[in-house]
Amino acid sequence: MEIERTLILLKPDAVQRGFIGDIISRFEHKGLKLAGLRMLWISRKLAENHYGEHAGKGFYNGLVNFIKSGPVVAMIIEGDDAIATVRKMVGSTNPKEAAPGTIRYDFGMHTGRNLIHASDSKKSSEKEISLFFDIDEIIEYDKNEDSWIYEKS
Ligand code: D4T
Repeated sequence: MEIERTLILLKPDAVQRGFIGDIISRFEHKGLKLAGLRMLWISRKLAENHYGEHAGKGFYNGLVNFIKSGPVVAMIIEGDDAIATVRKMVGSTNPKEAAPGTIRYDFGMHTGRNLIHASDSKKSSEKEISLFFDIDEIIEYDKNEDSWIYEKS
C-alpha cells in the first residue's frame, strides 16, 4: 500500500454549474480522504505557473483565461495510489472520449470545459500542492472508517 497525495482543482465551470458537492462526494464515497480544501480566484501568475508546461500551445491562452475566469476549489486528496486512482475517476481530457462513470464524461461535453484538474504524477503532485497550499494548510488526521476501507496487511 502506498499512501499518496494529489492536487485537484474544480475549475470555474464546475463551480458555476454547482458540482462542488457532487464531485467531492465521489472522492469521499470512493474512500479517499480530504487533506486540504480552499476556494480561490487564481491569479495570472499562479495560472501560468500551474500550466507552464503548456506555454506556446494553441490552447494555452484560452486555458489560462478560463482557469482565472471565476473562482476555483483546490483540494488535496489522500489515499492508497491516490494519483492514478483520481485520474481514473476524472477520465480523459476530452469529456466525449472519457469513459462513462468518470467525472468528465458524466458532467462535461467539451475539452475546454472539462471541469476538473488532477495531478498526473508524483512530481507534478508535489509541485502543484506547494503552489496551492502552505504546509500548515495540509491537514493530517485519522478517520475511524479507515479500517472499513483498507485491509491491514
Ligand atoms: P489537466 O491537466 O487539467 O488535469 O488535464 P489533462 O492532464 O487531462 O490534460 P492536459 O494536461 O493535456 O491539458 C491541460 C488542460 O488543457 C485543456 N486543453 C487541453 C484544451 O483546452 N484544449 C486542448 O486541446 C487540450 C489538449 C484541458 C486540460
